[in-house]
Amino acid sequence: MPVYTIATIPFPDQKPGTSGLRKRVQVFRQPHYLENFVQSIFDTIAAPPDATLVLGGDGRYYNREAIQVILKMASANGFGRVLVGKGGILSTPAASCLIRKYRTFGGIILSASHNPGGPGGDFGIKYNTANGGPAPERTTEAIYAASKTIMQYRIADVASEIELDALGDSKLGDMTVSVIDPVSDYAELMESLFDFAAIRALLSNGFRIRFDAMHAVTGPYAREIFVNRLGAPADSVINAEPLPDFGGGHPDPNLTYAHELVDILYGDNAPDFGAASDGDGDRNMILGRHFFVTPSDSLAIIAANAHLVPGYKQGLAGIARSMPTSAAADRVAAALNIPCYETPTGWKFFGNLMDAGKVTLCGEESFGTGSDHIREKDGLWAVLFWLNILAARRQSVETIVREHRARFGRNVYSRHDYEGIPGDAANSVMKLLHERFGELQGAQLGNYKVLFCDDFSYTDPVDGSVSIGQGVRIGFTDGSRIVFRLSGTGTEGATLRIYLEAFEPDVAQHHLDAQEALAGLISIALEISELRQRTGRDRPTVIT
Ligand code: VG1
Ligand code: CO
Repeated sequence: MPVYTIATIPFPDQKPGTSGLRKRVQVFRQPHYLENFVQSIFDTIAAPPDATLVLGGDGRYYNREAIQVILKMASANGFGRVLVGKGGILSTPAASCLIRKYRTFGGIILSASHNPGGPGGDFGIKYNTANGGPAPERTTEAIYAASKTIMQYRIADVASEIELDALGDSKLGDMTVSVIDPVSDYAELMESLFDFAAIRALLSNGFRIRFDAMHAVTGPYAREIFVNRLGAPADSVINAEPLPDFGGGHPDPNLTYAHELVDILYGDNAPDFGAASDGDGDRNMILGRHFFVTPSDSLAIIAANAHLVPGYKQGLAGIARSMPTSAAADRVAAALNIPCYETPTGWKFFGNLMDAGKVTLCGEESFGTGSDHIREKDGLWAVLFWLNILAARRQSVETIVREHRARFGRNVYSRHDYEGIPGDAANSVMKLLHERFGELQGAQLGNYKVLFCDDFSYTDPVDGSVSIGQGVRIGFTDGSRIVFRLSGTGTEGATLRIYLEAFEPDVAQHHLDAQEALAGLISIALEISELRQRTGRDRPTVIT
């Protein structure tokens, strides 16, 4: 196999974030750029000869070209077999499922998740290890270090394209390329966890659902599961065709970018249940008729109702949530008398806890929920969990949420994102907050008194690894909280996220709009960070 030695291989000018390397398509298309990163992965993971790899992506622009390159490099690097999703398609949760089911050495997932796609959009690449989860920080750091010093890469000298659209095996050098159905193994796993008969009965009883695949990867999965296996009418799944540019949309399932679905669920004659997923299928948004379920509440409600779901009725080992996620799940964990862990943002931190059997359910405020059935967050899994609960309880989404809050209290929650601000401005806001820790300590700000302020750091309870600088927290004496964090997944400027949370035990106040209930905390956040002055923005880009 030829070895290409190149004097200067362009390298990523930025550390891969929590979810691998994400860059503009034109950056990835620079000669040898993708090859650099792939060879750096292979050099770092040092797979034994004849190892098997899973490979697929969310179907975005450049997916197919990248797969051709990676297959040729896998062959030249001594892999024995690569399992590729037909058409190059694999959702992130399906890739995790395949790595685990077929006990492969690892997998490469091509996605920039919820970031826009197309020639002017983003592309991304991520390595997952044998447990099916994102590579741990020590591995991603090593890949990054390798990518800066790399001098050569190996690629098979094959001119022809590898057929990706027909199921079956073919040879690429000594390596076997197995093109597999991207949906069936995943759908089978879902059937083993949820009561499909009960959901089928619910749907045949006039309960109407709408799932928005946002022209991203979940379309084929949703059609197979909701329409073919659960008998929902075909129009229950909208925007089901994966498109390289996601139809020009922004496949991020939130109230801003999934407005088509939101309009349907808040319109006349709205269906009973609505849901959407993101570019690579690992996120979920849950809606009832004229009702939005915050992801933090969704995790808590899933935990509190897990006994109704066949795959979880034997009980939960524990729950984990990312630090900025609301403490609603903590209250359920306390009631169930099981541990609750608080981790940094990003799914990889949950993997160790799940592998050690410490937690069953995990969630993030960013529309990510999942369990130990795989090692990634899982959009359709969360939707099926809700449908299973709805089938068992036969109440509306809104009633289930209100009853939950009446029992556990309400963690009023919101996230304000300031997207695409200049990096300097974002850094100066974070620096200012750090400088103010001393003066903020114990300060009375309006109706709130500061109990503590710090920058969150985490010691992994399984392997002892330490992650610092995971977000500035300002905690108040009444349990309210403001968190400031810089996004690690954006590709344009910086994104500053402000997470706001207040606990409301009084049922009489539970109807209040979150922005109204959090108004006091919002103005404190803007004041202490000087965000408006430093960024020139007078409102967030996205409010969740
Ligand atoms: C965002 C979310 C985070 C999530 C990450 C990857 O990261 O906030 O909770 O784990 O995306 O999700 P950040 O650094 O931009 O806040 V995905 O669906 O893009 O794999
Ligand atoms: Co995603």
